[in-house]
Amino acid sequence: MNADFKRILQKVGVIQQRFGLSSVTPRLKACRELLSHQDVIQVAVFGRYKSGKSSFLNALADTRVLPVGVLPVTTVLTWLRYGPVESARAEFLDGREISIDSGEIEEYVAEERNPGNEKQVATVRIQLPSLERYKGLEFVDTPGIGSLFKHGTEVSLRWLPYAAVALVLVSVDQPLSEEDLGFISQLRQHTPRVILILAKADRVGDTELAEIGTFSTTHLMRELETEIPVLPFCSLPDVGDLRSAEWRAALDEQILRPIAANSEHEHERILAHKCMSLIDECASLLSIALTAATRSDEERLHIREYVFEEGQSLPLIQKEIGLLTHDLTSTMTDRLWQHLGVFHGEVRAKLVEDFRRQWPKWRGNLWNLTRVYEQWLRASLSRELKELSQREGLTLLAPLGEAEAALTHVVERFLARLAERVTDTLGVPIVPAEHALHITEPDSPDVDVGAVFDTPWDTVWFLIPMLVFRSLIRRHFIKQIKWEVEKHLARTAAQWAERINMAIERAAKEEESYVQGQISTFDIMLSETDREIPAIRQALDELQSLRIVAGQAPGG
Ligand SMILES: Nc1nc2c(ncn2[C@@H]2O[C@H](COP(=O)(O)OP(=O)(O)O)[C@@H](O)[C@H]2O)c(=O)[nH]1
Ligand SMILES: [Mg+2]
Repeated sequence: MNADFKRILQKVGVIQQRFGLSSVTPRLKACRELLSHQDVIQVAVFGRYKSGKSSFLNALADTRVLPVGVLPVTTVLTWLRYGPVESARAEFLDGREISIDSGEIEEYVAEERNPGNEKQVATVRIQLPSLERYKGLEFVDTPGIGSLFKHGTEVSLRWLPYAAVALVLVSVDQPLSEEDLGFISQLRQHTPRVILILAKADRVGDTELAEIGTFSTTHLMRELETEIPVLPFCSLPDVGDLRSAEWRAALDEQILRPIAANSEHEHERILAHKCMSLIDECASLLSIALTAATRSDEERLHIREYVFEEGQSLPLIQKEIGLLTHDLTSTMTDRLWQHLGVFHGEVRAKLVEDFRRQWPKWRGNLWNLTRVYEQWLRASLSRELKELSQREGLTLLAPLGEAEAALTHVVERFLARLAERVTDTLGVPIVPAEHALHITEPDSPDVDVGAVFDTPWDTVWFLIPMLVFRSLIRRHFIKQIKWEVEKHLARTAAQWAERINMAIERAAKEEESYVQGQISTFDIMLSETDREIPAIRQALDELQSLRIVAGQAPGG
């Protein structure tokens, strides 16, 4: 079957080139990628930071190679699969690859060791003999909700359509939240199978576990109107929970092993389906060309004028996209501030509490105290804001989802109008082009706390006797915390807004060029003359026979 798919894609590629069908490029590319990812089925593991993802994968692989309890680098995905010998590789954003020791993995995937991804790592790939029972599956440890669909170059949401399964981990001590639900509903658009894992199930007794299970199932059912399997799991062998083995067996038997055993079939099913729609799109475009080619030059001119007349032209849709982008981006800072500002009290209280603990240990004159305080404040604020960004990432990124939907809507409406006009004039029905806009999520901003004091007031008080003024200074420091928290929260909101707006603007450009490709493909099709008729007929025949080949695959 593989050779067949290869041949189909190669022949469609030739037809695409020959007739300038640039609008089918995304579909063709998706099929090619799918074909090259043939050998494995991907299982993505999602969940908040500290929900137990890395521990879970370590448990499945009976290993400790993934660092646990570390803040992950948001942009690095870690892949695990079976291999006859243990090995690990780091791939960098510039395409470089190096072999690494499995003990070194933390150096690449943990934020503490690779802050802000200064090492420019794209992914880490690990092969383990202990994953033999899941041969045919490739697991991916994601950096946690908020940065779920990660950034940048190679790896992005785009690989998700190849993930056969998404496992979402929710710790039993953190009930399923609105955000989790929102996330799961998003996921379902990309992967046919989503499973909820109640992680750290050892932390509750049977009764409570059953309650949490029912709560989650009903909630998911109500929100998503489909049944999502919910399975408990314990990843720590040393807690000695006797139920662990049972949970593990259930996950294996109900979910993982059936998919591993069927990986080839699953793949062919998806591939056949995608090839069929690719062929149909090409055939639809060539039918337009064929019909147009049978008309006289004069008629063709009229048809093109009608299809591309004012209102259906590129400048119009460009303007529409521009206005929409402006609407979406202009209020972003306010919107994010409204969300982040709520945490002002929480962050402040945490810092004040920590300050009260630290203060008695600080000694020296005012100048010294101020330096220690500054250092402490900078470190604490960075830590808290970073954690807040991680925790609230999903909500902060919600505007991206909205922008994606709005842009897609505008573009689809425009293309539908265009297609309608073609059908009007030529009587040829049109297969809609595959179109999925995925906005790439930005990384969390660096929360680098700059100058803590706006005025160097400590220099004025330099010689003041500490004995008298210590409590006064203490009070002043506490007041300062409040102000600094607010200032830096606002800054974080602004930084997020800037990044999100940039992502939206990039997506708008992408949409524009997509529309341009569609318009020019229609334009080429509507310009074909009768000299081309034999070639078009031949290509259509060929597509017809390729369709039969693809149709013989399991899902076709
Ligand atoms: N009791 C218990 N603790 C767990 C379990 N799985 C993970 N943990 C703890 O949860 C914390 C976060 O785990 P980690 O795997 O790093 O989470 P990640 O951030 O989602 O990758 C660690 O301290 C783990 O020891 C579990 O099944 N039971
Ligand atoms: Mg982890």
